[in-house]
Amino acid sequence: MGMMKQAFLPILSSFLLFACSTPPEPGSLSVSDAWVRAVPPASGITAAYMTILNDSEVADTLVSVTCDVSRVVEMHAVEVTSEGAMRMHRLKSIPVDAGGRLTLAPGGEHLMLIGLQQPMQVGVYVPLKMTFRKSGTQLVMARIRKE
Ligand SMILES: [Cu+2]
Repeated sequence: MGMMKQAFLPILSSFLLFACSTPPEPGSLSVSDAWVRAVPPASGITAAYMTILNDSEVADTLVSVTCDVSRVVEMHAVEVTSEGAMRMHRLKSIPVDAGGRLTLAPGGEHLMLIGLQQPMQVGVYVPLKMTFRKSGTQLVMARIRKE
């Protein structure tokens, strides 16, 4: 027992030292307030919103999103047509500026979950696999809510 403890401690402390002295990874992003709009089961389609914060000095780009509970996830923007109607169009990617904040919100850029495989019940979390060009893939848990 005593020997194991002695062998373990130096490893732990060198790990902590490493963890504390490592600067933020280039292109590292944090996602907050992720949510998915609750829709009737027959709808088959909904949208996801969130805030993506880029604390680094490197610009990054959201290049793809996948989700286990929908057939496809598309990145969309909203535009106002010359007739004053709101229309969505698909984006190939969405940039996240260095030191910037990208807000995906109703009426603006958002994620479209198309071909829902299960009902979107309030309070349930939807896992979204978000892939950024530089900082890689991260799993975001988006809570289903009404608005
Ligand atoms: Cu859309």
